[in-house]
This record gives sequence, C-alpha cells and structure tokens, in this order.
Amino acid sequence: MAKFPKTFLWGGATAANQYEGGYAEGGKGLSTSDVMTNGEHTIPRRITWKKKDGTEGYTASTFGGYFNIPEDAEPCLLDGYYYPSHTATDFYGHYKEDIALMAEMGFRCFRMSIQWPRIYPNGDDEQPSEEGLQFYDNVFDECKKYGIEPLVTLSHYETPLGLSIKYNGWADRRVIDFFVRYIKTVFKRYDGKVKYYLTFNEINAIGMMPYMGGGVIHDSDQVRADAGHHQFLASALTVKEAHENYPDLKIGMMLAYQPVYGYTADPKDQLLALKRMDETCFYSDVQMLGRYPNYVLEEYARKGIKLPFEEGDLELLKEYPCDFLSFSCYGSQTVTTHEDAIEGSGNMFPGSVKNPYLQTNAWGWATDPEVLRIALNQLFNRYHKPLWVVENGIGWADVKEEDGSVHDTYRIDYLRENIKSMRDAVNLDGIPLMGYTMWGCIDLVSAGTGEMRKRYGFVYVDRDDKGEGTLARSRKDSFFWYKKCIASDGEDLD
Ligand code: BGP
Repeated sequence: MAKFPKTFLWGGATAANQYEGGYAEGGKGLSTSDVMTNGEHTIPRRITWKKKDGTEGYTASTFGGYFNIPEDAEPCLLDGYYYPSHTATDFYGHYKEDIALMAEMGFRCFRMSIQWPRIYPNGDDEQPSEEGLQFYDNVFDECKKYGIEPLVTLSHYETPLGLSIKYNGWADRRVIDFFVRYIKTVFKRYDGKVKYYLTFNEINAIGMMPYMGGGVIHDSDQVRADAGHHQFLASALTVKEAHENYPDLKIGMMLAYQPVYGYTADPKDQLLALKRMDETCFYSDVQMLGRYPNYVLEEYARKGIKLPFEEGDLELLKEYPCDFLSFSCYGSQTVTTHEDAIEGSGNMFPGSVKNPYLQTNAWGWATDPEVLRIALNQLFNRYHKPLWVVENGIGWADVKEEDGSVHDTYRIDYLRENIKSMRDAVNLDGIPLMGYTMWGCIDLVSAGTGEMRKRYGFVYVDRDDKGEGTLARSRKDSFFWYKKCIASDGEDLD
C-alpha cells in the first residue's frame, strides 16, 4: 500500500491573528487584523476608523475591489464593534494544552505565525519587545518537548497598524527596512529552535486584498504593484539573511493556489483559465524564478503601471529566490465565457462558476478530490523545487454534542480524498513534498468572514460569534482519524 515517507512533516496550520488572541498583552501593538470586525457569509468584515474631526465610520473589506478609507481617517478601535482577533481562540493562554493535543495526534510540524507587532509594536520601533520575544520562545520550547518542528509564517495578515497609518503599509519602500529589522531579530533569537520560515502568507493577497496582505489603506492598481514589489524585495532580503548567516534555515514562499478549470472545451474558456492561473503564478514566478514574467510586464505597460525598480532590485530578486514553495489549496475554481447559462459558485471566488462534478460547502467552496495532485504537478513542473501543502481543509458549522464530541464525517471524507490525491502525487508522480499542515487544526476565527462558526479544526473550541463560550477544547471525530492517518504514514485513511 502507498504511504508517505517517515520524514514527511504531518501537522496543522494556524495564524496568530485568527488564533492567538492576547491582542493587548505583553506590550503588543495593534495589527491590521485587530481593527477588523466580524462579518458573515455574505456580509464583509469592516475596518473601523476615525477622522481628525472625530467622525467615526468603517469601510468594508471586499474581495477584489479597491480598498480606500477616507483620506483624513485612521483605522482604529471603536466602541460598539466586535473584533474577533482580540481573544480569537486564545492560543496565548492555552498554548501548552494545544501543543499537547497536537502531540497526541502525532504532529511532526506546527505551522503558526509570529505577530510582527508583538515583536515591534509599531513596526518601525528601534528596539524589539522582550515580552513578545519571550512568548514565542515559550511556544517553541513547548514544541521541542514533543519533537514538533515549528513552521513559522513571518507575516500572515498582521502588518503593524502603525505602518498602515504612517506609510500606507507596504506601498512605501521604507517598510522593507523595518521588515528586515524584524526578521533579523527573529532569526537571531530563535536560532536553533526554528528551521522553516515562510515570508508572506498568500503573497498574491497583495494584488487582491492589499489591506489584509500588506496594510494598504489607500489603494490603486499602481499602489498594489508597488506594494507587491516591496514584498518581493523583502522576501529576497529574508532569503539573503538566512543563506548568509543561518545556513540551516529554509525559507519558503506561500501562495494561495487553486487550479482553474475551463468549464467548456471552448478554447476561449481554456484561455480564460490559463490567464487566471497566470494571475496567481505571477507571484510564484517572481519568488521562485527570480524575475518578473513577460505577461505581467506587458499588462502593466498596457495599464500605465510603472514598477518602482531601483538599482540592484532585479539582481536581488534573481539571486535570492525562495528555497521551497508552500501553498494553500482548498479546492479548484471553474471559469467560463458562457456565464449566462451557469449558476454562480458562492461568495468566495468572484468570476467563477459552479462545477457540476463537485460539491461545495455552505460558503460556496468547492471540494475537489483530485485537486492536490493537480496542484502539485502543476507547481512542480513549473518550478522544480520542493513543495509543501501548508493549508487545506474544510470550513463547516460543526455541531458539538453534550459530551463535547463532534461527529464531523464530512471533514474526514474531505481529508481522505485530499490526502489520497496528495499521496498519488508523491508516489505516482514523484513530486518532492515536504509536508502537509491541515488548516485551522484547532478551531479558530475565519479570515474571510471573521466568524467562529466556520470551523476547520480537529479540536473544537467553545467560542461563538458573539465572543461567548468557555474556550474549552474537545476532540472531534476527525482528531482520532488524523491520529491514525499520521501513525500509519498516510496509509490508513478509513
Ligand atoms: C487562507 C488564509 C487563512 C485561512 C484560510 C481559510 O486564505 O491564509 O488565514 O483563514 O484561507 O479561509 P477562511 O478563514 O476565510 O475560511
């Protein structure tokens, strides 16, 4: 029977802004996520702000559209709103218990993020916060106790809010220096404790939702191109710092990836699918191949967008591509030029349609049993570098029984198909895959909607959309299933 190698890094993934809580503990500054309210399936999350004259308001964070708050406003916390990141599911207070639960499942790896404003509260501070650094020391020590390898995202939708207000986030080139200061601090402090880092979570977010991806509050096509370029440079400088001073470190890029299918055999549909894939692969082409692809240079020229190249930028990108490519992949997208005939797919991917061969969850995300094999083949054949599936899973409004159990057969079914498809990519196609971290392994807040009810975990957390609940943890059926899967190196998926 097919298995994964013993060295395969099985585990789960989280992000501090959705999981950690303790938003004002230990001198932490606000992140961009801390001023985002909750939303719902069809109601977007809002960013609250105040103008100089005292007027208060909010701007909705929509997927795809431009994001601009009023010129004279600053994002801030306001009374009367609920901000789910503030407590989230309180990893800050439960990290020992949670890491013990991960160890019980047999995790070999735990993906988490360091919140930049926990280390540099305003982003541009001269000195880091010792209390912030100590918290992650404690977390890594706890992981070490169980032989769990941390996989650390350096920026997961957590730009220090101070950088948004003062610099319009990553739109300003000076932010690169602040980021480099931050990563140098982190590399030095956790030398010997952390081996794998990811630079920017879903780096393509900067082109689709630049507030979340890069703290941009005054948006345009030009600003997105600037901010993207600055993140590319920051990533290259991160690789440079690692390669020059910490040769054991491996630095990955992180891409939000969904294979795109043309709905019909009409070549127009196939071309549309190809171009959609290019929109995503632009980011990995730069970070893995070390150069801007022609299709983007041409598109920018047509639109009058000028890339803010300075001397040495292109050489830097060329010299320091990432060591491996990690990606999130929940399902596929289907597109067509024949849209009049076809039902929409829900709220997640504007411009995509329902695939008649696939089922979707309550949020409109399609479950695709072949998706990981397809994604892994596409990405490996384009970049020829090791890959890592760092997000995959299914959001569901789980129902907890009185005894704390959750019978999440739908999650087990989803994972079984996805792991099988990944196993085929490894065993039948020879894809070098480093690991698999299931998204939201302990229930946490949804990034897209800010909801608690959209749960992904193996472990249920008692917390609801109003911020009520005891935060108590309990094991779902999928907990025992995943434990068995890991113990058998991915052979036993029954
Ligand atoms: C990815 C993000 C995660 C995560 C996940 C699930 O885009 O990297 O932060 O949240 O998607 O999305 P959601 O939480 O909206 O269901």
